[in-house]
Amino acid sequence: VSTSAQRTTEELVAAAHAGQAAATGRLLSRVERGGEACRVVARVVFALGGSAYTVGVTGPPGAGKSTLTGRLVGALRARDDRVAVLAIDPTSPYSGGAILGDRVRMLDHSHDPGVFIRSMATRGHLGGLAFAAPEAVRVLDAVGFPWILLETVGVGQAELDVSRTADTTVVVLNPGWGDDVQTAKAGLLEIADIFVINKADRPGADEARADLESMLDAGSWPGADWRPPILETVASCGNGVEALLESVERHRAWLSRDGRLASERSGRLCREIESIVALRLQEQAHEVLARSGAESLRTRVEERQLDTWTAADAVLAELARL
Ligand SMILES: Nc1nc2c(ncn2[C@@H]2O[C@H](COP(=O)(O)OP(=O)(O)OP(=O)(O)O)[C@@H](O)[C@H]2O)c(=O)[nH]1
Ligand SMILES: [Mg+2]
Repeated sequence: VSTSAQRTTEELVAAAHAGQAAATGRLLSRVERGGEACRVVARVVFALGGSAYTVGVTGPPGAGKSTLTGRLVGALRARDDRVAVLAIDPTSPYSGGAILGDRVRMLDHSHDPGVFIRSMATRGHLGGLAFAAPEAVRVLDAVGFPWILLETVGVGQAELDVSRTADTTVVVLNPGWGDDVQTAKAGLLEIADIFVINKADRPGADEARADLESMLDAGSWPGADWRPPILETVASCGNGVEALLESVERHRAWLSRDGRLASERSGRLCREIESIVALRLQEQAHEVLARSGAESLRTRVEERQLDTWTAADAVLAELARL
């Protein structure tokens, strides 16, 4: 069925593909809004994607993620590749503020039609950025960006989810990162394909490297034969950025061997479907349990005739009948 909303979406995709940044922006606004608007976009763009490569840039606040991302944009543009940047703040329900600062820092590229920069917030999105981020990436993929850079703030659960949207995840730290008791060290190992010690112009880069090396020695990283390399950069002046891009390319080549990239992507899509199913089941279960009346599940649980597990089975049985 091709609804008029869908046709409009197709027109937007065509305009975005032809290079109209405003059309790309409108598609992403619909994704950000969530609900039916997002679903229509999702249906249209899904079949069109699959050729973009996504690089996540994550790490604690102020580590230099935006500056580094801006430098990576420059390095990719020097090769004449088009590139899209999504800056995502899982901690903030609103765009603006710190993220607006990111835009300013990446302004060097704002007049380049080969570069698209956008910040996203959770605003109203059911399930938050865990759903919005992969959808936004698929939009950018569908409209023809071969590179998508995804900047996410923080080192926590939300950012861990978002990092699962990326093919290669770069974790940006600074000299002295190991002193921060808040840093979830185990979490870093789980998500990092490449470590970057940025602000290597400051003292303590050697200690930071040694900390990371011993952490890698002690732990097991995700890809058994890919040990995350540790690079040093000075993003503010561009040092080490070319080496970082080469490292991303090496990781990409490694993933592309033996069908690893395809199987990781398909695994991520399955996790995404599972999350959508879980979310919808939860909504429907909520509706079933909201029903009142003498014989309702709710009443029977209230009166201790049913325990929670048996009641959950009854809810599932009821949903299966719908
Ligand atoms: N000395 C030094 N300063 C840097 C370097 N890279 C970035 N900075 C500075 O560090 C500050 C933070 O940089 P950002 O790029 O905004 O860091 P961020 O990680 O994006 O910050 P949030 O998005 O707010 O979490 C800015 O003042 C940068 O100029 C570096 O390599 N060396
Ligand atoms: Mg930033």
